[in-house]
Amino acid sequence: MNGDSKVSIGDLAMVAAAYGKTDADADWNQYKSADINHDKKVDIDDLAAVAAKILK
Ligand SMILES: [Ca+2]
Repeated sequence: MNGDSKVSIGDLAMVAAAYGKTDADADWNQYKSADINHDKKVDIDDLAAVAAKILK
């Protein structure tokens, strides 16, 4: 996530910015922290996971 230990709207923005990236992308290293469920791609599941944490 973005460094602070809390899940924030900034984290949601980070995942949104990385949306669609996979480990096949050359710049995956800078986006992989947005892969919340570690399935090597950033998709709706990751967005939903972050959104769920924000709403807690
Ligand atoms: Ca993922």
